[in-house]
Amino acid sequence: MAWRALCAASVLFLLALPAGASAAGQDGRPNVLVIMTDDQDFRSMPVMPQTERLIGEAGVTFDRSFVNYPLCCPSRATFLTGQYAHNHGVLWNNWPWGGYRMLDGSETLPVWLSRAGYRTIHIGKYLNEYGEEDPTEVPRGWDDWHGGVDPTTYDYYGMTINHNGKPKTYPRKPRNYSTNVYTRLANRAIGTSSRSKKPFFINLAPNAPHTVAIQSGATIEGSPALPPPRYRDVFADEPMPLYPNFNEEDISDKPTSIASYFPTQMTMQQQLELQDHWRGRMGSLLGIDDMVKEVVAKLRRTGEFKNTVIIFTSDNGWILGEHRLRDPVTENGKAAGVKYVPYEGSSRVPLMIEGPGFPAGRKVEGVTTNADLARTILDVANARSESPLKLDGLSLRRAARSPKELRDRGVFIETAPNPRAVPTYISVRTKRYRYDLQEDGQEGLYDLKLDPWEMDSVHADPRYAEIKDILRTAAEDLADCEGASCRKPVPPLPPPG
Ligand SMILES: [Ca+2]
Ligand SMILES: [Ca+2]
Repeated sequence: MAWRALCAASVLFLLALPAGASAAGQDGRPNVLVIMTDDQDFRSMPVMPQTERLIGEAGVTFDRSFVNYPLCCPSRATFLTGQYAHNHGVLWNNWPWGGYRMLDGSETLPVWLSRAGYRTIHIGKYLNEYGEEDPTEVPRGWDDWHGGVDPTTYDYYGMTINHNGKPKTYPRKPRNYSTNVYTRLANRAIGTSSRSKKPFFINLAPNAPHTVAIQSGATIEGSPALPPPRYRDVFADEPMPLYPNFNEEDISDKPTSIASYFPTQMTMQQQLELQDHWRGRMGSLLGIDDMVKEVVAKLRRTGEFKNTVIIFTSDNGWILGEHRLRDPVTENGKAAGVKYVPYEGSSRVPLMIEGPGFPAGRKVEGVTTNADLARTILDVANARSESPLKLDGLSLRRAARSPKELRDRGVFIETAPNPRAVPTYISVRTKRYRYDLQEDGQEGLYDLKLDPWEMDSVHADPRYAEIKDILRTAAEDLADCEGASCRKPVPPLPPPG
């Protein structure tokens, strides 16, 4: 049935090509456009109805999508390598724990796609600390480079962008709001690429809805995100939705580090500060929603839309007061973070893929990871053989057509020692459960079917003892997995006793 639907879709695609339009990649391979927002939590998608319609409803929604390391730089390094962080070695945002210089740029997704004959274009944020040593540097693999120079990447106005070796600082004017600039660059790149014989890969990485962090090595979050001028007031008086786990009253089920950082519930003042963040974030996402609409329109005008795979996702989530977690700052000055932690608001991200091979209207409930993206894109480009690395993820194009491939899957979430001295942990996430093991041996186990808000860890509940043992072994196995061993199914779990 799915096979027949797919064939019908391809016939439609052939008929629908405008006469004389250059089907991108005259060799027939699809273009790939990745739109990766910064710090967008999965619960924010309802403010982006155009994106939901144009990519989600027109394609596949991967409902349980997680990032391997919920922090910008390790997450983006996973996107570029298809590897979990313990394999690519970028373990924090900044040198010497991680950062741009920590990634071996010689074997990455753009390098492989370039070898396969793709035209590769980057627009926006790359890896943290990019450009701080040499703002004219163009990383390997990119034919057309428009990289945000750190630390200005986190500015909504006045950012510096390196255009193929020539840094330009944008005057602080309404039309130069960062998402507007990135939209213009993306539309120009689509226009130029459509005149090329090669298929294209565009990595479009706006800074929204990230905070305005003026210092890339900052240990605390910055001020609230800025909406585009046209949407400045949309959320100005809107109250922030309070999730059931907001300001969690009883955190005795959580690791003691959380109670040591946040011994009391938030004050009203602290809640209002979070609300300012929420308003800025939602307003900035309205700008992203327009960006999606505009690049889709440009793809249509150039005749490229039908042969382009569009991936919409984020590099990590952002906690807005769930479980009392927030930034800044803790009593001891070591923020526990709004990301980095394993909770859903941090590790779970939106993921939608539209285009050839991704059946419209499908919702996939099995778990996926950002380590899947590189392998998926290579699969779409028919370029698997171009990567000498062992890829840890699987192809979501296959999973979209046969979701059973994800049935017994556990994806891995991990962290590493860092300058904030937040406890490290490993986690495994299955469709129903997440098991967390912190470096000091403290555990968490959430039955997300019964407890979707992670209110009550059941790690000490004897009814879950067998499930916990299986998941603990799975997490420990994943901690040093590579390639195929990262895709090993989790053994069948018994029902809670
Ligand atoms: Ca991020
Ligand atoms: Ca609780």
